[in-house]
Amino acid sequence: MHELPKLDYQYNALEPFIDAQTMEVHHTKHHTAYIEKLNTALEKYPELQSKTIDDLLKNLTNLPADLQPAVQNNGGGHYNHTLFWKIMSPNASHAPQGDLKAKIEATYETLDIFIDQFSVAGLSRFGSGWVWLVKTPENTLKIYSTANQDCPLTLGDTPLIGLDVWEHAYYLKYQNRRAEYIKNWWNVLDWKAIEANFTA
Ligand code: MN3
Repeated sequence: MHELPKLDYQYNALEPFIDAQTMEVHHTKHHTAYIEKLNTALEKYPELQSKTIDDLLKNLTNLPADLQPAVQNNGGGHYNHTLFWKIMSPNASHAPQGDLKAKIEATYETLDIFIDQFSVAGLSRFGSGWVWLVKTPENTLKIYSTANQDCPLTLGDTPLIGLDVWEHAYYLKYQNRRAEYIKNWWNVLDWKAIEANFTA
């Protein structure tokens, strides 16, 4: 059984950048729904129930065909949101350090250029989806976006940063202003947690 992870902070802790109502609905309703649907889909497959969500997503195309859509959409939703909660913090460290800082500067020249490119990818995603910074199997960094709940693990990449650009992530506070949501989001992005994803 997959379970809803607890947050390390209160729903109002990311104010004013992300409002408490959005956080609560997003965590208790949206994330919970993905987990419930994933668990329901796995009822038919007891031998897969003990697999981690990482394992399921990495091996998506080897799963039984009738299970794949549920893992792609609801398993992806579970993994992606779990990462999203973890890389945000009210006590965020606002800049990368060490190896990750060096890697970002080697790839994008400066942190500001990286942030610009990532933000453009988030604005360009048509409809619902995510924008990612990933580490590839070749140990390079890449920015891209995915539709719906598609997860970089399925593409063979390791997600370092994931930004939810579904309207449910920002609509209550920002309505249609996705650009403002993305701009404000960097204030709560915790680079210490991202460094941990990078070195893991
Ligand atoms: Mn979401």
